[in-house]
Amino acid sequence: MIVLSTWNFGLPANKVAWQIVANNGTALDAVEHGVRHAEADPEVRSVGYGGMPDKDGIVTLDACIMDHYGNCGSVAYVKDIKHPVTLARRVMERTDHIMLVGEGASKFAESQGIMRDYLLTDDARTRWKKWKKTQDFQQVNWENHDTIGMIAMDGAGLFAGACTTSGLAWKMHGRVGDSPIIGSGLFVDGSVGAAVATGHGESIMKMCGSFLVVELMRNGATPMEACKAAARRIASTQPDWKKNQAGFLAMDIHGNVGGFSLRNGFQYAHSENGVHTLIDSEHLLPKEEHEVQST
Ligand code: SD4
Repeated sequence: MIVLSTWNFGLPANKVAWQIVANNGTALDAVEHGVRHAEADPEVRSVGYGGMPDKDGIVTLDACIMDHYGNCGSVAYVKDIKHPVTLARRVMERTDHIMLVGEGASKFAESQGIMRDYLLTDDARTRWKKWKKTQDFQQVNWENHDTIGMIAMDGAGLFAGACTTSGLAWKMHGRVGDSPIIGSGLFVDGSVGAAVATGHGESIMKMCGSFLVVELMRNGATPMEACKAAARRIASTQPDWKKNQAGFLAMDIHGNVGGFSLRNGFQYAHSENGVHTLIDSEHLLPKEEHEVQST
């Protein structure tokens, strides 16, 4: 049994997920409930309730979930649902579709007995108002976008993954990033392993990041080699890559794990044998080359 998730808030989320797999629960339940922990925490300002709004002051959430067998569900541009990952799971399990967006997703939530919520916290509103004064687009940088992506292997050897975010702070209204896009923010293939991505969504979407990582593992790469190769792919194809952050996290069916990012600062939580560790990811850009950016 292994649980991996992105960033430092992955640690408490992993602990929730670990309780589930350690008690013979499924990887699918583990990833859903693990990332729900981050969605519910208003201190996590880049996921779920408490997430930063777009430039119009509106919080819009994106999430997806995928199981061992390639079943998946996704929601995007959701304005009033506190746990988009659970809604994504309902889309997977209770509709013939994979992705619902906006009002349609919220109406489906209502039909499922999921209540609408108001997502903009006082703290997020205050930060947005402060940002509005300067509208400093420099602020849309690698420090204010942190998605939780989680992948898990349960006691039966089954994989699942989930990914949920409020996306880039101060994004254009209507913008959707990589996180709810199957193959970009998340990909699971139970015969190979699983991968999640975090960071600048546009950079990740251009190269179908998580799908690429899984395909590289299918062709023999270790999770670490695959994540590194995905970061290198961004660097070799996107001239502005040094301005952006993107991180990949992967696990294969042998229980090997790996994480790698474009630049310094990406961390991931690793849980195995009941031990939970926060790991500083290796990165492509040498520290001395990091540009100073405003936050
Ligand atoms: C997005 N990838 O919307 C998300 C944000 C993020 O770490 O991951 N942040 O672009």
